Amino acid sequence: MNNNTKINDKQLLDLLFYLELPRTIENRMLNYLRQGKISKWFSGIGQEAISVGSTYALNKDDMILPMHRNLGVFTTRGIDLNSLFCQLMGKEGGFTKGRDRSFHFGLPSKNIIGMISHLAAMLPVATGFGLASKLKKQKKIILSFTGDGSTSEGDFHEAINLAAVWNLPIIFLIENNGYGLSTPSSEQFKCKKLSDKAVGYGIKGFTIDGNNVLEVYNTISKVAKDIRKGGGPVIIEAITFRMRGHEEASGTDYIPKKIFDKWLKKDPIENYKKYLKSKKILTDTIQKKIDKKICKTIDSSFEFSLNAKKPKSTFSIEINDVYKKHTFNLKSPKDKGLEMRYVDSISNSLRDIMLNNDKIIIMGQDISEYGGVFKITKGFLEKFGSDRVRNTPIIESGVLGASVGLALDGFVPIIEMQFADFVSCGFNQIVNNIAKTHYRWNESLNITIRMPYGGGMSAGPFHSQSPESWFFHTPGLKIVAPSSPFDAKGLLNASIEDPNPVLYFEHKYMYRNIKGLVPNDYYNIKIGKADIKKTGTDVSIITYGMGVHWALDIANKLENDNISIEVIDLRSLIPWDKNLVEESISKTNRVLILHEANLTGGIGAEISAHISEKCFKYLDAPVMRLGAIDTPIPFASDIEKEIYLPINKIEQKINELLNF
Ligand SMILES: Cc1ncc(C[n+]2csc(CCOP(=O)(O)OP(=O)(O)O)c2C)c(N)n1
Repeated sequence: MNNNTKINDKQLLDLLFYLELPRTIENRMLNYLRQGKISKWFSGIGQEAISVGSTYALNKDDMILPMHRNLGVFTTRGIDLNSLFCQLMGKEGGFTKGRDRSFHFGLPSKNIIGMISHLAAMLPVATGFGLASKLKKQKKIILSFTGDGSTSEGDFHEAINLAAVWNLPIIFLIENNGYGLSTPSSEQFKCKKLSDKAVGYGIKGFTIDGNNVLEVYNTISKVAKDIRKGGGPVIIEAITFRMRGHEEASGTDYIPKKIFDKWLKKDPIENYKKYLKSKKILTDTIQKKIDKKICKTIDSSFEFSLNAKKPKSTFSIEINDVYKKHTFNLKSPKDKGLEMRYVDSISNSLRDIMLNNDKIIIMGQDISEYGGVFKITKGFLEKFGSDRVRNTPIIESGVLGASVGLALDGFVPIIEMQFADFVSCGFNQIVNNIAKTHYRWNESLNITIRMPYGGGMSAGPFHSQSPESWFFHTPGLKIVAPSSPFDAKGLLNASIEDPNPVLYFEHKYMYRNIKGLVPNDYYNIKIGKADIKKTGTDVSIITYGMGVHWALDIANKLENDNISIEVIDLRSLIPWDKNLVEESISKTNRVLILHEANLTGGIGAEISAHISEKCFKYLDAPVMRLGAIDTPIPFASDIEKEIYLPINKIEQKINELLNF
């Protein structure tokens, strides 16, 4: 061990205190685990030098995204131990109201953003913080932890690639402990050193001894200094070993004993003590003082947390915490405006929104010079500059994760999915990270995800889908799907005003085929408020998106036969307007739910179930549903229009309803 840093003896002893603190806490927690006082524990014993050395080397305002073995990050940052222990024990007074476990929480006040269970999912989030730091010219470092096993995840690649392309101030710190759960490195990856991967991203990479706290401290200090000067991201691989099982229940049978014996000799704390003693910095008296200080630091917090109550809640508290409360102020349009295409309404509204709010950053594939594949952001680069209009590499998960970091740092990201179909590659970020953050630790994410969706243009199975029901099932998201240029502007404005994540489904067929009046002035439409597009008395069609246009065509046609159809455009899918739907059915007594997406498990199923439960007394016929057939979307235009899509079946369904 070698101290070639400028840290003095007091700081060297400080480091010892910070190393011993998480070890002592863990040993006590392991006792409590045996006594059944806590339910699960992921041990970092043997790996403390990495958490402690790196956190000690950074400034307090540098952002850290730790993983499941990084108790030392939290203790070295000096977070409140009463709250931390309550969190770890699942008690009242923790950081998540008992809604999530262990280190799964963010603490923006301490510049720590905790993990979700999904490995590597926070690495893209780190890029968002890195971009925020760069845009604000803060010179903050972002330290993002990952295990060696997690480096095989796609998010690892997407995040580092993005950080490299954008030259972001991020240290990607890999704790290589030789195993991913029970599977050894030899079965996880083929490269000799994980830091060698840096070459492939065009950045620097280092491998260090992760059990040597001074080496960790020195490396992070030096790398941080370089990054603050604009040096760009770095991968650091810290070689270490965990001295316990993956988690306590998993045991250690899968690791040969001789490996434990070898690493016992490399214990980061014992070796550091030996070093300090050899330099006459650590004496028995000082050691006693440190031990005493540790007890003083943790004893009362253990007592506090052991005596704390289990969290309690109510239905309404749980439901209300899924979304951040938002007071909607209706702003009605003052003028009739101009007739324009749906695509122009979205483009113009987006431009106006960006003019009025410089926190908005738009990101997506080919959206910059090229203006996006649908040309919605054409000219935006010239108007708003490359900081705010950002081409990304082809990384759906990466950019969605980055939007989380940006939103947590006060920006308002708008992400364009090139086609809604490709959102499947970013699914995890939306349903697990973006959707759950407010419920878990109370932070809202004002992220709008634009989803060009829908068929009717002979674009085949991968460029035509209507994937709204993939997200409909996930609490924490809002979903809108405007069907007119007027609604497109009002709902886009409302999506940006809303502090919660919104998926904005914009229909590709409508872009250049649907026109309508769009007021010039700012206005908004309440998310969750449906619209009666045509009043009627005989049948209600509940629909959205292209279904609105199909329904209106049929309604206008059947008017000649004295059949009066009410067309309800939901406009918002989460939340959806139950009141208006119920009201309409109480009048017409017959209902058809119509959507473009295929029938099974579609949104119509949920609406139908609700109607059966709440409107049974009004119904003169069974609730009918119509969607596309349950096949992938065929490419051939005649098959798509005449067989796949439900257009030709609507009239027949109306007749069935009327003749029941
Ligand atoms: C996406 C995902 N897949 C699987 C798991 C289950 N899992 C939790 S930890 C772990 C091993 C992680 O290994 P590594 O990244 O090396 O970190 P370590 O636990 O060794 O610190 C696995 C497979 C998970 N949490 N997330």
